[in-house]
Amino acid sequence: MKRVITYGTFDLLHYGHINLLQRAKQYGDYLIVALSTDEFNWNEKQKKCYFSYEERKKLLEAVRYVDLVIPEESWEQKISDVREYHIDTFVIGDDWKGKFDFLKDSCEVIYLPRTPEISSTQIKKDLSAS
Ligand code: C2G
Repeated sequence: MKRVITYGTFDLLHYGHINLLQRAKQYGDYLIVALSTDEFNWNEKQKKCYFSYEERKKLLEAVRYVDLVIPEESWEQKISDVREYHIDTFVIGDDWKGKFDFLKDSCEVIYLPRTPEISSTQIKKDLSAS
């Protein structure tokens, strides 16, 4: 069984996220999403989520491509996650291109093109302007 992992906030889940998850799953048979906790988002990414970690987890668990959701609580956990979950491939959007090349000693590292024109930030802006 080939195991894939990806990381993210996935707030206001939209088709850009789904495109990423769908393509990530094509690299294996089992996809783990390490979902940024509310604390990690606020402390490390200065992101205030609309949906809580539990709500975002529930949404992701309903996505057919996702097999397991675990918490992302630190930048440093990736190496241990790859080992603990026997990961073959790490996948993330190319807005992170090069940032996680250190994982190449432990697994395949894939940066996928982002879906243009859609983002949680854009959704919030459009809604507040309407
Ligand atoms: N994404 C995408 N297209 C978009 C928006 C997002 O492909 N239009 C991808 C991102 O590249 C990322 C995933 O969807 O791979 C989740 O996006 P975010 O929730 O914005 O994740 P981010 O805040 O970048 O967190 O340790 C890594 C971080 O936790 C990544």
